[in-house]
Amino acid sequence: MEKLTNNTPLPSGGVGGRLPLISIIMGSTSDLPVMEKACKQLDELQVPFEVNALSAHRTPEAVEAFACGAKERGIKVIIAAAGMAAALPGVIAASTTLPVIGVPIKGMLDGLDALLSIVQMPPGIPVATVGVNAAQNAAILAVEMLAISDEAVAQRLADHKAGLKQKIEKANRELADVKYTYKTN
Ligand code: RP5
Repeated sequence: MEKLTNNTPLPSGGVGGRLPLISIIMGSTSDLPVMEKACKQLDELQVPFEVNALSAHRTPEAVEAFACGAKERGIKVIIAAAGMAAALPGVIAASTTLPVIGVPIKGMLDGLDALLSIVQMPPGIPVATVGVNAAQNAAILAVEMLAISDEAVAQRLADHKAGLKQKIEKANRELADVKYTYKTN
């Protein structure tokens, strides 16, 4: 993946001529190891996305410009990740009517600082907050939002969920082979 910086320009086009539908923003490139799980999940579900680093505290003007322009560029959902005093998702939500999904990044206090910073929004400015470091869930939630109006995406999500079911069924078959003296199944 191309190395991102807080000065990385926002892309105007997408892979294969497709424009991004989901925008992933993170407060720092130090968040990338977590957010790569969201990128991987969007790749698997074949949803075009963009990924950039912007900081509510270090590049506030760029954050506002991004949030104000995202809808016009065709973005449907924003995933915003940040750690510590994690203002980024809320600041973005303040300047757009697009749904914003917040990902608290684990740093200090096991990520509780970021979780509370992101989830405790004032009335009127919601951020749909997933668990600490739960980047994959953020991607799935974003795709579920797209799936409301896109049957092909909805089918890929359904296939993904069927795969999860099969994984648990396989795990149960394997558990059946685990032997203990007092295990009865
Ligand atoms: C937050 O501060 C970022 O989202 C990151 O989680 C944390 C630390 O940033 P760096 O000092 O690693 O750039 O704004």
